[in-house]
Amino acid sequence: MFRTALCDLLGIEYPIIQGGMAWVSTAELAAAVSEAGGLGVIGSGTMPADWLDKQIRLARQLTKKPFGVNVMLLSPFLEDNMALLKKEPVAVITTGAGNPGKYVSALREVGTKVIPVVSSVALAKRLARTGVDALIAEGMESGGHIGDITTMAMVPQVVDVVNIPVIAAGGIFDGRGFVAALALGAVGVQMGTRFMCAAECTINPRAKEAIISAKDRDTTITGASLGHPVRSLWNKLTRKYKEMEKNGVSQEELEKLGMGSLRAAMVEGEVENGTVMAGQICAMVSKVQTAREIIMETVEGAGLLVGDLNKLVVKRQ
Ligand code: TUI
Repeated sequence: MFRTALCDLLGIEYPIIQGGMAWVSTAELAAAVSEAGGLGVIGSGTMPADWLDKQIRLARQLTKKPFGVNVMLLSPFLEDNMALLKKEPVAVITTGAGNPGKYVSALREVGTKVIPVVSSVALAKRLARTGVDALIAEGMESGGHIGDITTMAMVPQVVDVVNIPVIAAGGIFDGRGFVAALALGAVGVQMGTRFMCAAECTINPRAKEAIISAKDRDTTITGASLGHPVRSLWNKLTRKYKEMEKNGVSQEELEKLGMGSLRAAMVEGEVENGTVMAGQICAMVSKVQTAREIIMETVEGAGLLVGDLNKLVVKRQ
């Protein structure tokens, strides 16, 4: 019922991509999402190539369905990881935190679908010209590294300037957000924060608990002064970070404070002294559910809203 161009492009059942989150979306989560009919994505973050290689092998053991890898373009291991992904191709690569333009043709040559995440119309336009397969337009409601435009404002703007499929991300939690995204002209959605509390997500249970307890105004943005705004939960670390940013502390000192803090939160469960990156929909996450339950609740909720996707075919003027 909710088959869109994205399902055909990626060979998946439901047009739902799981955000590729560093220290969060490991092979276990990615495989579970793909098994449930969406597209699971391993978040390679700042991990080295041998870690990524093992994760890809593990995902292949856990599912025969297509899955993806997210490449974080600020990674110190970017070149190594790209070399691995050219040698051992995966079905889909999503990218974040930069412009992947120079890697696009080599990845497509090995049969990988390339879907960059963009947070501005300008980059969307530029990347569409490089021959990418689709774009993820990510609003500032998202967790982690963000731009400054909301999903509601950005998705239709991107849809209007490119001729490739656009996937909406940021602030999407359930069937309502899914239908809204399709109404804006997207062919599918990417959800990150909701999948953090998937049963198959291997993060520390204290990090899941922090997401589940969070309310509407419990996220904040740090790092804007360094040019890398990041949304995460308010806690002891973000309060200290923001205080230091306000006082004009040096870039080095701020970077030192942030170093290792994502791992501390997600792996060690340091939810006060670590960085719990999460989007604004964290307030709606109220329990741990399997990846399958999350996907089915989303598409079934959408079905109850519009009955049939064909009633919501968004045609461009
Ligand atoms: O990449 C993300 N989310 C992330 S990456 C990450 S790891 C990190 N930690 C600390 C600082 C920086 C990164 C945690 N969360 N989402 C996709 C995304 N990409 N959002 C925004 C962008 C983006 C930003 C600028 C994409 C392209 C871009 O282009 C700049 C340019 O070169 O034109």
